[in-house]
Amino acid sequence: MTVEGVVVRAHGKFFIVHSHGKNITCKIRGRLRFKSHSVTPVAVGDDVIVTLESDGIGVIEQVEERRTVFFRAAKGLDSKRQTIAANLDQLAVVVSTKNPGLKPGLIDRFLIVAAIGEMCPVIIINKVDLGEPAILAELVKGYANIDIPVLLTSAITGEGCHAVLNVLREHRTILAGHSGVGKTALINRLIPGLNLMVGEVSDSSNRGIHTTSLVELFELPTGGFVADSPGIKVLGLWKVEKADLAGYYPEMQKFLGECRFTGCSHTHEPDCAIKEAVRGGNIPRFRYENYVAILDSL
Ligand SMILES: Nc1nc2c(ncn2[C@@H]2O[C@H](COP(=O)(O)OP(=O)(O)OP(=O)(O)O)[C@@H](O)[C@H]2O)c(=O)[nH]1
Ligand SMILES: [Mg+2]
Ligand SMILES: [Zn+2]
Repeated sequence: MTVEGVVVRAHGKFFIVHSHGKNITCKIRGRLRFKSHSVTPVAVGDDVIVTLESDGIGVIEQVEERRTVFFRAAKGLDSKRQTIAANLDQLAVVVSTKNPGLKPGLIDRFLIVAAIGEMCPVIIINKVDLGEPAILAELVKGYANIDIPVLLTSAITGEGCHAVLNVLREHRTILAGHSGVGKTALINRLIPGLNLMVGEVSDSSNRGIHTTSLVELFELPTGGFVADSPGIKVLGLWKVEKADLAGYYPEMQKFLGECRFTGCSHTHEPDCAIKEAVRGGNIPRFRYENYVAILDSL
């Protein structure tokens, strides 16, 4: 007997496939490993066809073509990419107002990865019950200006969580961000009874302790799926060229080509239209600062 399903979790050689409301533990047919050029022949989010063996274990026979791929540069190997999940259509970057404090640089890195991976970006600013950082208003305005939704939430009080459910409804969304920002706590809020383990935020470093160790998809009561993911320290950008970076900033696009020098990096050059737009308030300063920091890291 064969069934269709979606891979919700991967454990080494085993995969959990969600099919018609049930989870099936599966192995993978050997030839699939060789057929695929990817280092990850089966990833969370893949739509698969499974045959059920008599012992209740399934065998993944076929992986449908991926509609989207969420990947990052693999650690230490700049030519390799690591697939985090497939077939996601939204990427929700989660940051927190405090504990750990808000670092807008990571948001912009995620927005670039979302654009490359063809996922719609959403920004969730969690822990609003702990107060609001000074930069908040500027962030909300800057991202609204380029049509990226910014949701303010508290997984503790539930504030804003209804709005999150509305944005996630009928989509397949991954929550991603630093450790300790409350990705798992938010998912617990959205799916009553799930009770996933949440971690502490260390007092000494003000960082999370990397509680979630796997990417896992959960079906939402409103339809669609949401993926939890392990907190990341840095998000490596795979194959982003310095010269293309400004192109990932929608608010910079209309000024490109107006600089005095062709190939202007918009950093040290005179008569730079981008720097002029920052001074004139037409490009948010924090976005430009993130641009410079990312450029430096490429
Ligand atoms: N005050 C407050 N605390 C929160 C909120 N959301 C989460 N926390 C707390 O923050 C800590 C970390 O939450 P997690 O949900 O484990 O964070 P995470 O982003 O999943 O972290 P990793 O799995 O390590 O990536 C826990 O102690 C939560 O109770 C919130 O909205 N307000
Ligand atoms: Mg977690
Ligand atoms: Zn320039």
